[in-house]
Amino acid sequence: MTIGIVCYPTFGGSGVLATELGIELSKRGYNIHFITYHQPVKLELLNHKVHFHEVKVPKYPLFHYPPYELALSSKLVEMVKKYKIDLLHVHYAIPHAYAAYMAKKMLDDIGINIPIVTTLHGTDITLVGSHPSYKNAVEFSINKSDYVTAVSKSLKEDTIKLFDINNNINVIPNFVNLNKYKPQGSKNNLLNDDNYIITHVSNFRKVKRIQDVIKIFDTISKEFKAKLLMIGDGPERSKAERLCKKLGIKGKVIFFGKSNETNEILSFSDLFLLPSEIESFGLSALEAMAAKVPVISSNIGGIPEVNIHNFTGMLSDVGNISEMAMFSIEILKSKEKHNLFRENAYKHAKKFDIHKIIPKYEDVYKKLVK
Ligand code: GMT
Repeated sequence: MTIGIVCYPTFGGSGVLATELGIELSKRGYNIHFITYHQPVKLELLNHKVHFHEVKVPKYPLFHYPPYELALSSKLVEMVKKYKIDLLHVHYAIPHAYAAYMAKKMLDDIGINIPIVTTLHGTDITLVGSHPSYKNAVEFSINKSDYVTAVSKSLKEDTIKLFDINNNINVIPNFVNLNKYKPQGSKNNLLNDDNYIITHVSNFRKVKRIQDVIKIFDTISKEFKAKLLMIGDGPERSKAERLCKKLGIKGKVIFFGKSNETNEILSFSDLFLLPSEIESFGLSALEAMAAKVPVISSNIGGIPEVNIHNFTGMLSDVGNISEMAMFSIEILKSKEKHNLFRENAYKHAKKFDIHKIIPKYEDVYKKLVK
């Protein structure tokens, strides 16, 4: 079967997931065509089963906003015809589901039926998608998709709450490739062995509450020798750096920027912080758990489906920094408890193993492509 995957090619969770999905499907014999504006960051190897096609949006002085959806839908039509693509799987509704529907209609006109699978990821529904500027178009394209999946039960409920949905929404949770995570090893040479390593990974947007990460760490670092590793980049980074300076912990916090070595960094981490304002799933928390790292998070959205309170980590109300710091200290203080949480985190992550989740997508594809 030949599948076209549309996603954001950046470090965001939806793009990472779509890339991993495509790579795994290619190993299972599918021909995969990624169609987006840049080669996905995690797509290092293109081979005879994995291809990338760039969507180019020409500049024109009249265009204040270059029409990406138009370029994408045209490219989809061209690629479906050229490579005999059987199905399009679009990740993140905006604008992908909309562009795919336009492509479907254009292809319909020439007698080609192309099924569309739309996977909802999070802010395409909760933050951006439900904004009055986009709502009608997002609702329309969800309802017109041949199959819709959401990455958590919580996101499915939010979608039904926020839109007038007359299509089924099926939960297929995000996955992790456990083989990519080394068991907890010795500490990295760059860091002193007696420091606890606390880690945060995100795209540093407001919803991630980066300042909370710093404040939680500040309290932890008063109790133990510890280092905070901040992986990723985004609009809140400079504010976070200023806060570290103000709190006098600049020397204890390392801002790595965007990294392709998250797996290695997690393998020597002791605790993962995710105090987000909203989070439909929290793929970064699952990745930490796959590396046996307990998670301290907010109790919001789909996070409690991933991080189980008092088992794989601890959950607090959004913004309850002091409780999150207290929970962190509680876990780190007892070696026995810390090890137990590490094992529990790994045990729970196994439920989201790539080899368990991919067949769910394969079933969908087989049902739609006869
Ligand atoms: O909205 C974002 O943060 C971007 C989006 C993405 O493209 O990475 O993240 C969402 O999708 C991820 C993958 O399914 C989920 O793990 C994140 O929880 C979700 N983010 C939010 O809901 C804030």
